[in-house]
Amino acid sequence: MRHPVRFALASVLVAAACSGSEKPADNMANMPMPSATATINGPIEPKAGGKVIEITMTSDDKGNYFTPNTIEANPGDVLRYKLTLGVHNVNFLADSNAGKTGLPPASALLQLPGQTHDIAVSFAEGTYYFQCDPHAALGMRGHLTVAAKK
Ligand SMILES: [Cu+2]
Repeated sequence: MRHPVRFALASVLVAAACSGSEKPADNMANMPMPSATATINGPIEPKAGGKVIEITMTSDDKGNYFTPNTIEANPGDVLRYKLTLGVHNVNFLADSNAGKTGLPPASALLQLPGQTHDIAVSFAEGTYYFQCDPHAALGMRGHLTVAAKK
């Protein structure tokens, strides 16, 4: 579909150049493509000095997994869970985080590649467990360590 459009556009531009008008068809080429992706939660801005840490969620012939699955973060950072392939969520399961408070709620299922779910790192220092509920038993698990910035 791209080639015919570009070809037609080039003809219009040549014609337009003669009349001195401004590239009338150019707006069409710059129109954003409709996007099937959507944000489940966010985007959340990191606090001053913080950063966004992207964690992908994938199903492929190697299995179902988070990348990375061991994360170190500082308070004020944002965890951005991004779907690559498959259907996944992220859950800081209370039962597996004994004694921890301020755990983020389990995310909805991400189903469209590119969808993101942001979590602000606003919980106390320590190491936390998270999992994808549909694939936890298959090993889709990870750990987050929150430590004060040095
Ligand atoms: Cu999963």
